[in-house]
Amino acid sequence: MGSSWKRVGPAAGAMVVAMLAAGCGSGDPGSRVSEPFIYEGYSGEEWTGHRRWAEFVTMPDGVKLAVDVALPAGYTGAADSATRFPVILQYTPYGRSSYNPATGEVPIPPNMQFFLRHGYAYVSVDMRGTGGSDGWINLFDPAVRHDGKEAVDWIAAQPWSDGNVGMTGGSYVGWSQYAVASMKPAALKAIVPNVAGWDGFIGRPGGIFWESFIEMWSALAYSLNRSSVFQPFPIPPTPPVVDEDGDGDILDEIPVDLDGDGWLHDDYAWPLENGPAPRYPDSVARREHHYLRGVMQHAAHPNGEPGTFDGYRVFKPLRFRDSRRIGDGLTPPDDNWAWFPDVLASGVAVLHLAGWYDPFVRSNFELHATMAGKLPSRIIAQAAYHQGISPAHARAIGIDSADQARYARGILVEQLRWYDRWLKGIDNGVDREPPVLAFVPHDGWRQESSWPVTGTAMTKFYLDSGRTLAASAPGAGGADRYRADFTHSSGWGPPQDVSAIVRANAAIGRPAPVADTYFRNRAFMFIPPQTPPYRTEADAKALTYTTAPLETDVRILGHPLVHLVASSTADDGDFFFYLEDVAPDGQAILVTEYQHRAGFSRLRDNDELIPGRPGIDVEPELPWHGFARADYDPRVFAGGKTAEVVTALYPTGWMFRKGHSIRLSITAADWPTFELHPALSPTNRPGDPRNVTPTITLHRGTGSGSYVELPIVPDRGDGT
Ligand SMILES: [Ca+2]
Ligand SMILES: [Ca+2]
Ligand SMILES: [Ca+2]
Repeated sequence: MGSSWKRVGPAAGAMVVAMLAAGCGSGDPGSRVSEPFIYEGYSGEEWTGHRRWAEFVTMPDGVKLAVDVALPAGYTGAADSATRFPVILQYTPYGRSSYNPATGEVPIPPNMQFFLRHGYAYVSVDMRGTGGSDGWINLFDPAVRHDGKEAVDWIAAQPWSDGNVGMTGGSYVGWSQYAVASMKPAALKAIVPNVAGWDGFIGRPGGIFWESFIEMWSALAYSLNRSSVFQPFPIPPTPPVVDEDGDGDILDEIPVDLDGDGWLHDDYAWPLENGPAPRYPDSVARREHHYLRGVMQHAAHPNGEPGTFDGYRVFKPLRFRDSRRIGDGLTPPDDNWAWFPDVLASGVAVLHLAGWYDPFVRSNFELHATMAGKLPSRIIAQAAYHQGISPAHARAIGIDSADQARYARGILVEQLRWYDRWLKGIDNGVDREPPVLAFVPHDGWRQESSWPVTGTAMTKFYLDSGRTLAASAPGAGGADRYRADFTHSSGWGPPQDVSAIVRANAAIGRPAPVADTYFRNRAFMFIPPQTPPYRTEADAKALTYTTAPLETDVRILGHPLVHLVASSTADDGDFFFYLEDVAPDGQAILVTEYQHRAGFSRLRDNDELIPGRPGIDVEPELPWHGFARADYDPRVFAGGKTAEVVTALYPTGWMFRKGHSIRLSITAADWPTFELHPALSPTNRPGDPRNVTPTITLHRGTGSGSYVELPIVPDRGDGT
């Protein structure tokens, strides 16, 4: 049984305030509170400032990594001031820090200021081949694991370190935490990966090329990798490490961009001795050219293969999970799941932070569920995209601005409780709490002891006649026909300006994006969509099945499953599934979604995710399709064949309120987010008259019909 936990709300907060006001100050152990989002009496903000510097740390092969160190300063506590601190490490390809080109300031992120005030040192390291570091790397290069271990070992040996290291960061910087953990550095005690991608087959979720995201992210990564001052997104460049002319100004160590195009690697020769002397904005000569040497090394592949930090170029040709990558010959599974047994053996305590609207949320839950019981593992799922959620979307799912601020603070508190437990050894009980903390829109936060949630009833809703979704098995079979509409897009809100991406692509030498207008959605990971994900208009291009208005509230928490029985006039095709909540006024809002290429219908044991099947049970038991070349049938529908497509939607939490309806919406394209099926639209253009536009038949009925299964969970009865 999962234990119940009251919604974090004004009542709980007020209780703590009242208790403290009554004189139970932080000095009284009886006043201590440690529960989700509330943490009093264990760990105070006793430092008011910090001391900071940058330096190089040399790897065994001579490559220098750029490192920023910030130590707590301005101690205000009662005890003797510490001189050695537990350390939180960020290990990143996106810039260990960034400067404001207008002011020259290099700010410390607010969350790290919070941890500095709590007595944690902060170290941020540029991965080799990025930022202010030397060297060269591939995308998701296993080699970064070795440098990461070196960095942790180096930290543990510093006089300002107490020998306990944790890690922080999101996305790639979350991935890097698992990567370093797999090397089992002795000092690494806890990691907190946020919205971390894990599945190495990142370019083709569901087997379909993720065109717009890979294109945009690639432009960003490529620019950052070359420390370009021209960025497709507003991420300023990484500052140099060494003030070579000693004038106190670090930014004048960046050479002049001679042709003014924002890139440096095109202005100078490599090795530098082969070209003209680098010029600097202050006209002072330098001898070492630290920053420029780094940039030139990032851009120069040691094997003569240019640009493998260009994700589009790397991932687009990777059609199958066992395809070899260009340049380095890696296969996607070599990147991640292959190290998973080493992560398990590391003993590191993992706090996974997930977002219901983030593309990596399935991986986050797979990692947690597979680690649970083998490592200290905890997961928190918020209603968030890759980078938060807009106030308008939050409001539409029952989160007001006060809630939003409280939850943001709460997530920070949860990280503090984790670091305090595992880096400072404070027995705050977080390791004994139910390990799943999940927000269910319209209902509230839930604390659960397991994933899948104890008491889940996987409940079938059948595709029935009249475009209805029925809780009871249909009496008669039938079929519905749907002519694919390649113009369907899952994006919403105001158009997104992609001119900077067009310019970045041009600089890289790639063709322009396939679409001249983008809209934001889950795949647009740089900024969350400004508006709620209403699908009312998009559903006009879809085949939809909708329940009657619900007679009671229905709570789901888990992985919805789709079982589609279909045939098609084309040999293969793609399906896009959207689970929606339809309000009494007809407005449909997206709950969750996923996509699947029918040719990958054959199901595989998910334990095969880990190469060599080392006997680890990958959980939860979700449909998985292998995605290797041998798993693909390009003629899955040929000759009138019927195929059963079974796939899990992104996991989610949601409460469908009484009077609302549940809808499954199905389309055959989501352009330009996903590439159109190359056998149906070789040009990936919806309007190309040469496209093959299939008519799809969906089969209904009790025995061999289509249905969706929802993970319905009980009302915890705590009044939320
Ligand atoms: Ca200088
Ligand atoms: Ca240039
Ligand atoms: Ca399994």
